[in-house]
Amino acid sequence: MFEGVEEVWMDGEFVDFEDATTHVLSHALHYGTGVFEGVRCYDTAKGSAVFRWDEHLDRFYQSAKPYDMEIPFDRDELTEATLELIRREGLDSCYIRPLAFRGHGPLGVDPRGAPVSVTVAVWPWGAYLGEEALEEGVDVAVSSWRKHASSQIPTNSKTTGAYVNSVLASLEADSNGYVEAIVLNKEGNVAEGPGENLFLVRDGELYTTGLSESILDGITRQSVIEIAEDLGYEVHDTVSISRGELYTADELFFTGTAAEVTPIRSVDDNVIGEGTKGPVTDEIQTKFFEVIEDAPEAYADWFTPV
Ligand code: PPE
Repeated sequence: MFEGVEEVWMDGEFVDFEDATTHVLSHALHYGTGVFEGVRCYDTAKGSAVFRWDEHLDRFYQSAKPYDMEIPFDRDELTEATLELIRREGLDSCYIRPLAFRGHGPLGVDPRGAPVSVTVAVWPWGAYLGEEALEEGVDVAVSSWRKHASSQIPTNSKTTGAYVNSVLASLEADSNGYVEAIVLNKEGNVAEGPGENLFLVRDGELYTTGLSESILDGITRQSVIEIAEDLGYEVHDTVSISRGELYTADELFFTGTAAEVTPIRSVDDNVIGEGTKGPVTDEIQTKFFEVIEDAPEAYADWFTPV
């Protein structure tokens, strides 16, 4: 995955890939006290550009807030560091992973004595669930693991430690022969995928689980809502979706920075629609890829030129 990656930005400096290391007594290794982002840079018709960088930065700072974690670099510094790293690596398109974590200081759960380190890495990352998945759709299963409630871990924070829930759901899906999981929340309604939000299509309208359903406020989710509305679709984005509604949906798809717009063709072996990418999903996915290929005027504020 990281073949050819030469440098990582770390606490204000560009360091060689091999030297981007941390101490085994880092607070975050023991207690998961880190926050991160996943962003994509696309090779658009108007040149390389980072997709929705401002929104990702907003979420990065917001993620740190509940943990009393001050990120010791401001927006301009992180922006400049990231754009410069992409230029130095010579990448036209890539995945960008900013990370802030509590480093080597005293242990014990109170994190405040541990210094905050910030890193940014970039590397080429193709289709998250496989190139074929974007066309044919993926077979998914509802996980036996439930998503933690936001009263347990703030789900609108992209907290590193919280991702053990995603790890468990992914492992289970894979060991049962599925490509991905759908995780239900504590109430038993749909939350999201281990690394994706979920959309349902019924009678030509779109439904996506509301923010109070224990989901990450996905930036691809927000983008797809806007794109769908621009295409004339009605989008219901504050709803609960029950497990049963998944099985009877006309279409289902995942959204995420890594997953982009990935159709779901079956859930728990129940075929969804025609068992391939549905027409509404196709229209939205096509428009999404058009936007990131062309960076058109109408969506110009979604792009930060490298
Ligand atoms: N929910 C979760 C739990 C999640 O991790 C992601 C992103 C999303 C929804 C979609 O959010 P957004 O990327 O803003 O549209 N998952 C990131 C990490 C994936 C990974 O395996 O690592 C990503 O897609 O970058």
